[in-house]
Amino acid sequence: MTNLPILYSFRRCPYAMRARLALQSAQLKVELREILLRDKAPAFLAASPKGTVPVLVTKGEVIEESLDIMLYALRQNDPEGWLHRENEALALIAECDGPFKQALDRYKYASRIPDSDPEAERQKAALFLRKLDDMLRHSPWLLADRPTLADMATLTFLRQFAMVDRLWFDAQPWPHLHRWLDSFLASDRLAAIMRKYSTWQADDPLTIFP
Ligand SMILES: N[C@@H](CCC(=O)N[C@@H](CS)C(=O)NCC(=O)O)C(=O)O
Repeated sequence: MTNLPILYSFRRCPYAMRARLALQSAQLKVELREILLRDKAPAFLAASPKGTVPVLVTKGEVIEESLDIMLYALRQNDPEGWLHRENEALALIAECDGPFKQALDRYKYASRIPDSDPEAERQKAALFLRKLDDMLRHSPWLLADRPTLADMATLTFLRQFAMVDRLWFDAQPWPHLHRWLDSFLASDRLAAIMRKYSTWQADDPLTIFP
């Protein structure tokens, strides 16, 4: 047992990734429990019956939304100033999590959706990407000359989008967006949150993150 908050996480989930990015930036230590989505640990479901990752269990509360976990961590400690222009960041994140993510899922998982039109969905997603490319024309990161919440809450979804069809993505006339994503993909920051952990079992020794 420890007094650390518990983070239920899944390595490749873009929501869990952004939560880990913020915990890492805030240097907020947690006990990490890697969850298998197709066989969720009973302790995880007992803490959060809705069963999505990430979930952060602190002494007083259970935080079940990735953005709330980011904000919880950064409000305790924000050494890199990620909360800079927070309201603008939240508006961009709402666009990312709403229309962009919906189009991304329908594009990526088209084969599972009857009568889907992946090309039309990709074009819907591209509206958001063109907007980001335009913002990135003027500065290296979305809202500053350094990464902030706006970047770190959206880049994990950009990564997911680009991976669906990398050749198509690379051929799009979005040079600023490509540069932005590439620098994230090559970052130590990303490598550090993508370390592999085996699936958590109740009697495992603790895994402390970051
Ligand atoms: N709005 C939630 C969404 C989290 C989410 O949908 N996570 C996915 C994995 S990427 C999940 O846990 N899905 C449940 C499942 O696959 O059973 C958040 O921001 O944390």
